[in-house]
Amino acid sequence: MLDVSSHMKSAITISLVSEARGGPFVYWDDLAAGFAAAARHGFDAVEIFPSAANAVSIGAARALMEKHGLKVAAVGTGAGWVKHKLRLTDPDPAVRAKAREFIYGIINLAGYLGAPAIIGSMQGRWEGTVPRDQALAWLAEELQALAERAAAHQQVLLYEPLNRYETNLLNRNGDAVEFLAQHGLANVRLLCDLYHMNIEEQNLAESLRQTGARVGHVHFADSNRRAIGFGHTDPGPIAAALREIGYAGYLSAEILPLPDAEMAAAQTITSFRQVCHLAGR
Ligand code: LER
Ligand code: MN
Repeated sequence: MLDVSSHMKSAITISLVSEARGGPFVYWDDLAAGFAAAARHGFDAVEIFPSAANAVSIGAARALMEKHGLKVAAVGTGAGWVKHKLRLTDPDPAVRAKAREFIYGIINLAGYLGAPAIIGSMQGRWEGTVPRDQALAWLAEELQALAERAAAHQQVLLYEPLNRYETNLLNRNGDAVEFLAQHGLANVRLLCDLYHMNIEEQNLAESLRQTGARVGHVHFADSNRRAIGFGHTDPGPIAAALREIGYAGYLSAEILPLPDAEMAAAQTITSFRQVCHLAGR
């Protein structure tokens, strides 16, 4: 029998955060409709961006997973920044504490749905009175506490390097891997977003190969943040690299719903199958 656990899996994003309007999410506002659309297109999972942990009913989400035979690939924490203005590197210790509590809630929600949580825009940036070293020290301290909470759910914590226009902390996978190793953050994996990587990395495939076992999740986006196939990123070398490192996680479409959500979803599934084929899976 086919060992499905060694295969890459497909996922598509659902945003429940109205403040993120215009952002790179395919389905919006309605969790049930997003699950139904994901199932209709043949995805393995959905990735959810809730406005807060208590805004999603665990029972309702589990019922949708059961009804559609879908997993939850990951749960994002971006609303902590875009809606609540909480960052892990804020100079105010009360804000950092609130940021941590917000993420604890998401880690718990994700854990009950069998998924990891993502630290993306809540990492913040160094600026003003906060030197770079201080921001990175706070980030390491917070990731340690958060990863411990994730481990209690048998989950890793996903840390996402973002491009230079979104953070000035760690923009490249190599720098992030070094940072995690330096701070002994063994239960943290990288979320490698192909859109950010297209801006920051010299070579996408080589970077994934170097990141190796630290690759925990992939945001499957083309150079222009549209579905893979609607930009100029070449999926062939990426597929080969993912195969080489034995990646068996999700390729999750965190992309703009262009020309519309249905066409973005359909193109993603077509490209996902092509990548699996190219990777010999
Ligand atoms: C989040 O996954 C991300 O990639 C950031 O650019 C926020 O949109
Ligand atoms: Mn991303």
